Amino acid sequence: MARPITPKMLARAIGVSESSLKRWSDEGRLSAQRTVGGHRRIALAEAIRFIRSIGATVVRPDLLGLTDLVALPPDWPTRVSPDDVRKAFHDALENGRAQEVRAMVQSLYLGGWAPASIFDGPMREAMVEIGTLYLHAEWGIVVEHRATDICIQAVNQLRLLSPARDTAAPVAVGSAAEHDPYLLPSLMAAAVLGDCGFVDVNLGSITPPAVLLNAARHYKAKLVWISVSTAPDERRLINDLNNLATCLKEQGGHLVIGGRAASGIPPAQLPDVAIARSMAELAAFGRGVMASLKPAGSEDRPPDLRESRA
Ligand code: B12
Repeated sequence: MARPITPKMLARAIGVSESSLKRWSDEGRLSAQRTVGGHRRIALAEAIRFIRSIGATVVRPDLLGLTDLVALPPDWPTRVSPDDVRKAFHDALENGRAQEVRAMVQSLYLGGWAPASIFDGPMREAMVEIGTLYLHAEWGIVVEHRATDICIQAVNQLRLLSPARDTAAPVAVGSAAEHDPYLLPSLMAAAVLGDCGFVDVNLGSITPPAVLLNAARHYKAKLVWISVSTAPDERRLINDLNNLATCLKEQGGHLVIGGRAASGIPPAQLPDVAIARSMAELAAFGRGVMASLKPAGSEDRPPDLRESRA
């Protein structure tokens, strides 16, 4: 568990005066708890939310415990173009510079990028490129496996920075499909939905539908995601997905799928399942489900992804 931060530490970390910080706290722009002795303490997730909200530059990441960030200049990525971000990310990932990759992901997030933009953008694009290396040399397979692990580190680290959720927050549960060994897409989905305010429970790769349903019932999940990168038996998958969607409906939950092998399934065969093409679409779907759970005059229906694409 991260150590709470004092106003002085946060002020020094972002290069502002302690009095400004205390004023923002008094104005309610930054929430802080009081110790028994009356001193303010700020949770790391709240400090990160505040930094993102005011667009501050973190000049002393070590004071926030973000030690990987010392690998990058403080004003990265604001002084580089999105294209240079992609190139730098790809280069660090392909060459196994794990700390730099983790730092880039943190830095993009602190700089205001949505997790979905990081995942659909530099991370997915680098993995696509890295996935072709094995065609030219056997070493490419080493690079591919190493890159997957580094991305897993970076995504998990990002999950720790997401806004704090209380225990009453709705739960999202998900995994990769039954015969699907791919770890990263489901992990990304967990991070994206965690950032939307869900308590995210990721069951990882190769998860049978009965296991996922068990978890969804246990947590009374309002959203279930399934990542489908490979579907050796599509007819069975469609059948499983429809059964799962029917069971979920009974508890007011929604099923959303995505992934390379999901986009080929005709939506008409999955009447109660939303099919999303990217993490950005998943974030939009997650926010829609969240909004539908708000009590005052809201309808309990999932957002229609076809409407948001139009
Ligand atoms: C790493 C990797 C592996 C690793 C995975 C390790 C692990 N445990 O995770 C391992 C070693 C298992 C592997 C195995 C194989 N792989 Co592979 N692999 C890859 C690689 C390089 C990256 C995959 C990845 O993680 N990508 C990152 C993710 C995040 O990207 P994504 O899947 O596109 O997901 C995005 C969207 O689809 C969407 N999304 C995904 N899931 C979800 C879910 C929801 C709910 C939503 C809303 C959205 C969404 O958002 C994501 C972000 O934008 C890809 C290259 C590539 N093009 O992706 C090849 C690739 C997929 N593999 C390939 C191949 C050929 C294989 C093998 C057959 C190799 C072999 N001979 O054994 C096996 C097959 C395994 C199997 N049972 O299917 C080919 C597939 C070709 C094809 N036409 O299908 C690729 C494209 C490489 C290539 N260029 O040839 N692989």
